[in-house]
Amino acid sequence: MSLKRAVECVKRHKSFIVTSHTNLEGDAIGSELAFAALLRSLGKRVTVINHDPIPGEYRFLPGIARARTMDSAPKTGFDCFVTVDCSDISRCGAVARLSAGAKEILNIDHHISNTGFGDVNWIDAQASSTSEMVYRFFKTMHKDFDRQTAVLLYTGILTDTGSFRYSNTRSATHEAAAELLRYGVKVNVIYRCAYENIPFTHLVPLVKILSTMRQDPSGRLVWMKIKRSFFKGSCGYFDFSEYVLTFARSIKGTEVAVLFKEHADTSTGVRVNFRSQGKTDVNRIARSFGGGGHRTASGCVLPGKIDGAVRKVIARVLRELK
Ligand SMILES: [Mn+2]
Repeated sequence: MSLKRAVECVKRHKSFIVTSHTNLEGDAIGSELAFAALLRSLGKRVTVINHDPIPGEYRFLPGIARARTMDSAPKTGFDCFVTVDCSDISRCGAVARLSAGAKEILNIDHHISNTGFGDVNWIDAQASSTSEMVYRFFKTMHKDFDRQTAVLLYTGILTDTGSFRYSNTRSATHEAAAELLRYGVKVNVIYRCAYENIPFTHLVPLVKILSTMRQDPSGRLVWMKIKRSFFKGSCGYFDFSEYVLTFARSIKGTEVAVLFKEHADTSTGVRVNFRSQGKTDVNRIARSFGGGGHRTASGCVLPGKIDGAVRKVIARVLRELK
């Protein structure tokens, strides 16, 4: 039903800002750029603005030149503020400020923890990804895909389902992917770009991250740390989060994997990512620290130093595993 309201919202406005969350990843970029393309095909004026620039791992995506950051953004003169893949408006970072100038906020998301902050909310916690929802939006509007939008949406679905391996993969997910392939998506090329792209110079930090891996006595909980100091001397700050979380999940007996990451810049605070194999609700754990996400994948940010965050969070997860 709320898809219908989202369609009506799009129809009644002329100009849009489209944004997603901080720490951009495949689903955020794929869904925002594809949704912006859909709006443009309807004759709307659209600006895509994010808190963060597009990370190096996703520079292969088509149309990223259209994604701006706050310093080059028109701050006024639009009707509708659209967020995709954001469970809360604060997840948009500094871009959230712009929403004050909008007639309406349209919130499109698949996180079960979504706070319903929009004037119009289309939340589908069953959807694998926001990209799968934007795919459905195209279908509802009877709009055709082109190669560019197909690549964007396929990449968003691919990355949010862990390459169609996580429990959020439904038949509707494969149906969407199957149709997108008809528009010239090359699955092997996208897989290479999205995953098989670790710079050789980053093997040293990767080894350091893996050497921090610890397991609780029951073997059901595994955790790791990414410290800023690991990257000293290597250029850039390659995001190993998905790689090492995937590896931690593949350790025999793992029910919950947790990754602690210091911010890449000098700001304090620790990003914590949770993955569960299904029995443990890691959305509930993340929420108890002010974050959220999905039952099997969630995150939060803790103030202070990394070792304090590890102590607090691990104690909390162990209580949940009892
Ligand atoms: Mn997502």
